[in-house]
Amino acid sequence: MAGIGGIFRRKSVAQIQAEHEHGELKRSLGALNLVLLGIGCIIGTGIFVLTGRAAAQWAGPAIMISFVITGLLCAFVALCYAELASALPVSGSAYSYTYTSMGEIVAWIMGLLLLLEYGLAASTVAVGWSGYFVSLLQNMHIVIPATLSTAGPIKDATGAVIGQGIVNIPAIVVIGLVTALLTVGVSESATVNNIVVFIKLSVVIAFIGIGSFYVHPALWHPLVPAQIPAPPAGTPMDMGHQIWRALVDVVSGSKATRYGIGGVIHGAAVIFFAYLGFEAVSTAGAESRNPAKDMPIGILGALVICTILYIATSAVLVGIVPYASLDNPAPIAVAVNQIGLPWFAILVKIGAIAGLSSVMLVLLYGQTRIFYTMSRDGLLPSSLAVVHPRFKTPWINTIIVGVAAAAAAGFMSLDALAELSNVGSLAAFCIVCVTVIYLRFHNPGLARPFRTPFFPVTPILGTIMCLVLLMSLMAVTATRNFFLIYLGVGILVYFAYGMWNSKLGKGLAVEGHEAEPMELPGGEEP
Ligand code: ALA
Repeated sequence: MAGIGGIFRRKSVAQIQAEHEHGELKRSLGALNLVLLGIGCIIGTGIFVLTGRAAAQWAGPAIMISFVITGLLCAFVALCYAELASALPVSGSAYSYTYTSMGEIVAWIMGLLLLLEYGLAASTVAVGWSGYFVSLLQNMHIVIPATLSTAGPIKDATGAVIGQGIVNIPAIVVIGLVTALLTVGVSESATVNNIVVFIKLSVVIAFIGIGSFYVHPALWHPLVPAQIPAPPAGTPMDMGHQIWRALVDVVSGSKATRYGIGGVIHGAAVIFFAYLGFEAVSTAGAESRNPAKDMPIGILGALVICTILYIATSAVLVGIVPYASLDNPAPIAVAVNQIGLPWFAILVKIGAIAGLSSVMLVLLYGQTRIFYTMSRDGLLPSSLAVVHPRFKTPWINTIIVGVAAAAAAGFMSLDALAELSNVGSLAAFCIVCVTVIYLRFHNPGLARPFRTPFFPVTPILGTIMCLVLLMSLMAVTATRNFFLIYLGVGILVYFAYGMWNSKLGKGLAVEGHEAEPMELPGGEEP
């Protein structure tokens, strides 16, 4: 136990590598596997659902520009991740990187942010899954009432609110199923990941290819629709909101409004969700054959491919359907129906359902392993690291994560979930960029097989862009209040529990891992 100064205690690089030695993974992944691993985690609810909603609510046809902005941001962050992954090639996440560099309290905060990034993202994807599932059932003349398949507002085809949902039952059920699979130890193999990636890519590329014949360029004009104030015109803003809004205006040079430049920036912050997952490649550092070369190719390769596909998909989407009509649970299917290809709409729905299922599996898996590592470190109760004797999975932890994710998916709206998940991820990415700068000065001798190019410009630009999008999201009062209260309570929990129970603080060694190693799909075979 240590005094308050102990909150910045750090694990040494040697220590963190030794802890993972016990579960040493095979170095079997080449660059192509890493690219596929990344695409498997990236393509999901963001492109299948949020693109339409962000176009309708925030950016209009300029959603294409939003994708460019966010793609650029992710490239900066990805280069930072690649440096950390090559210098600290342990399986794990940004939590481990911060524990060795910035110290325990920052690692704890990173853990809190990753809970939003992985846990709430899984709920977000479940709500997207539910939209496509309900829509597919409708094709089979099975109707689940809107009140029981959404927790957010119910909208008509023009985006006008016509009611309020109560609970999203399909989203709860699918999280339950995924949790059950994870509890008994089913994680995705490389083969399954490759099949799912193939399905997702086929659906997206077919949509772009077929859809491009039906694009009406007139729908792209005006590219940036005229700005209207948000929240809805005339709604008075409280003082805190006004001050925050002013700050956002100063930093971003725009207003977090519907449409206009502010809308494009806010749209970028919303569809940022579509890119989440590229950093999962970095967690496979210990399994990569040649991390120095393959990691950057894996992370950037997946990112570049997805960025191109996203820009093309969004351009086709808003070129087929007037953007205002895209505020729908299954917007890509709406566009396909519009061009009169009902069979293709069904294929899109099946592809989306398969693709989103695998993203959920990976996200929930990642969350349970982050809790597992934090519990092994003594920052969370030891029950979260208890491994089931037969299934060899951290089952208590998995069930707790599953119940929490199901509750969020069942009772929160898609917009709120995606925005909170993005806030957590943007803050986490910001810390990653700062960690790269910090480590370069604090530990210049650390072997870095891959070095972020154009240092310090790259991490500085990454940090600034993350902050701008973060502030745009925080201009929404509910998001800001939730996030600040969440962080505040989370930090209090550290002072009440983690600080006193930290194994590092007590001078205890963290033994090697006994559960399934922290691996993501693709970790089993080349
Ligand atoms: N990027 C992933 C998705 O869009 C999380 O579902």
